[in-house]
Amino acid sequence: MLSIMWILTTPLLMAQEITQPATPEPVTKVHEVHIPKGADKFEPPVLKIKTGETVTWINEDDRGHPIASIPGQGTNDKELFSAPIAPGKSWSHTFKKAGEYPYFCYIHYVMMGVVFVEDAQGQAQ
Ligand SMILES: [Cu+2]
Repeated sequence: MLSIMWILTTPLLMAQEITQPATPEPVTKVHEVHIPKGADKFEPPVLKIKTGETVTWINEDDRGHPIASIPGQGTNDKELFSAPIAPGKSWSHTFKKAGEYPYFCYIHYVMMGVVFVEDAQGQAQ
């Protein structure tokens, strides 16, 4: 008797799953910061994101540029540190804690930017 019930109800349950509206998977939001060719800058230089989101720095220049937190500044000056990002390559970092994260290129000091990370709490689901 039990096995008959199982046979009868299983296809129904499966059909129900299929017809239910698909709930979107939580996707990690990625923000892009570009390093334009020959410009010695980050674009955009100021970025506002939420906790848990990722920033990807994309090097479109023909020289390598590393990303590093500015010593003694911001919420955590150890937050960011990369090797030089080669031309055409990128580097990503996910920010878990709210705060201010100023950064620079430690080869070309004029290149500076900041990421403001806002707490995702209270955000509408
Ligand atoms: Cu640089």
